[in-house]
Parts: sequence; structure tokens; C-alpha cells
Amino acid sequence: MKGFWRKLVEKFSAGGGERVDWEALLLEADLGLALTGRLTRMLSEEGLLRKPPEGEERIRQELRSILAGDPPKVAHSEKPVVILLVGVNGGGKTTTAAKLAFRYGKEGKRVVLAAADTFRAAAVEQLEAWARRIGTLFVAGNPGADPASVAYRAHAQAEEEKADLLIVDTAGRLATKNNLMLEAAKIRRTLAKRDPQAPHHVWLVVDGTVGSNALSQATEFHRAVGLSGLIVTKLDGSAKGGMIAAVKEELGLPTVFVGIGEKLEDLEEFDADRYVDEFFGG
Ligand SMILES: Nc1nc2c(ncn2[C@@H]2O[C@H](COP(=O)(O)OP(=O)(O)OP(=O)(O)O)[C@@H](O)[C@H]2O)c(=O)[nH]1
Ligand SMILES: [Mg+2]
Repeated sequence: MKGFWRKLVEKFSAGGGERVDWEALLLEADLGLALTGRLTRMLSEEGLLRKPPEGEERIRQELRSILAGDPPKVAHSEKPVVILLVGVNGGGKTTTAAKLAFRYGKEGKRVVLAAADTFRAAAVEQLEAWARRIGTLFVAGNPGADPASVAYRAHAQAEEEKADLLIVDTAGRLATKNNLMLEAAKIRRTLAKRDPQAPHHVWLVVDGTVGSNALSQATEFHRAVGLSGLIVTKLDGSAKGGMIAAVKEELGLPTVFVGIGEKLEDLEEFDADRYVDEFFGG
């Protein structure tokens, strides 16, 4: 994610750096229409449009304040805490489920991983392989089984095993995108039948390199399923990461973790100050 901001400043500067097309710059940084509009108006009202260094500093401040606040924590509870991971195919749900199991397992939590992606047999095998490597409990359904029933069963088993945490991986590709949302919503309702507090966290796993498209994915999933946060993956690549601020601004949803690689350790708690520093080039 590092280094793109200076390139964009160069690209959208004119008059020897005196004038910056802030709107084009902020949009290209994936900050989305609403936030770009608000930041540009703010610079205009504060007389900073023609003062690039001060303007940049003001945007930096504003991003920090948008992203301020503690990320949600996985608390202790009588019944297993449930994390439901949703998102479109290839976003990194299965890998992230494994990374989370690894992370919380290291903290001493007893974790159950559930494969509620019964659409693709390979998806179950993928998660099972991770579970074996981490040495965590694993629950899956037969191919074609109702994913909601897999989640239900996984919850029962997690309770039986006195697990602290149940992490539910879901499908990313179904016949239609609408089906995908409906299925995620059904899994959510089914888990709530076992425990009205569950799922305690519904996190959208989204590929950071898709840019502002992440905002539309978040909007759709939030409407259909109800999200409590985001995990943005592949920030080790060419992602600009602006959508993290855009999603917080427009939907009020925090980014909880970021993915920075394909290995189990490559998941970091989101740190707003660090994010803002890296956004502007470290
Ligand atoms: N570089 C990088 N690659 C990642 C990251 N997270 C996941 N990936 C890779 O992205 C690809 C897709 O990841 P999956 O975890 O299978 O994605 P998914 O959302 O489960 O996909 P579906 O099951 O098809 O919905 C894999 O090759 C992962 O290794 C990340 O943070 N950085
Ligand atoms: Mg998957």
C-alpha cells in the first residue's frame, strides 16, 4: 500500500505543484465519492485548496479522526463467541478464517473452524487442511448440504466442546450474487436460533485491490446481512487502501484486521495511525 500517494500527488498537480486536483486525487486513492466530496469541500471552506502541504496535512488529520475508535474485541462469554465471515469469491475468507483460528488459538482460546461453504468441495478441503495444520477443531457438511444447517451443527459442537470461539467460513460464489446474500443472511438467522447473541461478529472479508468496488460490496452485504466490521486482505499488494476510510465514513463500519500475505501470520489488527501514515507514504 506504500508509496502510491506521492505518485498521485504528482499526477494531479499542476503549476509547479501549486495546484492540485484534489477531487481526482482523492477518488483515485479509493476514498469514494462521499468522502472525496466532503474532504474537497472542507479544503475549499478552509482556504486550503491552493496550499498543497497544508491541504494534505488537513486530510491526514481528518482521516485519523474518521478512523478513531477501538476495534471490536472478541470478548469472553458463556457460550462460544461466533465470528461469521462473508464476502464474494476470492476475497480471502477461507485463508482469513485459518489466520483467525491461528491467532486466537495462540492466545489460548479453544477454536472451532466451520466450513459452511458446501457449494465447492474444494473449499471444505482447503479449510480442513488449514485446520489440521493449526491443530484446531473442524466441522463441515456434505457437499450440497444446507450451509445454515452446517453452521447450526458447528455451534452445537462448539458448545459441547466448550469452545471459546466458533469461526464460520461461507461460500463466495453461488448461482447468483443475490443467492449469496440470502444464504449469508440465513446462516446468520440460524446461528441466532442457537444463541440470540450469535453471531457476535459478522465481518466482510474484502480484497483490498478491488479499490472502491469494496465500498459497493460492503454496502450490499451490510444491507442484506448486517455487518459489524471489515477485514481487508491483500494490502501487501497494489491496494491503495482508501476504501477503509470510505467504508467507515459511509457505513460506519470499522476495519478490524488487515491481511498482508498468504501465510497464517499475515494478519494484523487494524491500527488507524499506522494506516494513515502508510496511506501517505510512511
Ligand atoms: N497476497 C495475499 N493473498 C491473500 C491474502 N488473503 C488471501 N490471499 C489469497 O487469495 C486467494 C483467495 O483466498 P481464499 O481464502 O481462498 O478466498 P475465499 O474468499 O475463501 O474464496 P472463495 O472460497 O472462492 O469465496 C488465495 O490464493 C489466498 O492465498 C492476503 O492478505 N494477501
Ligand atoms: Mg473460501
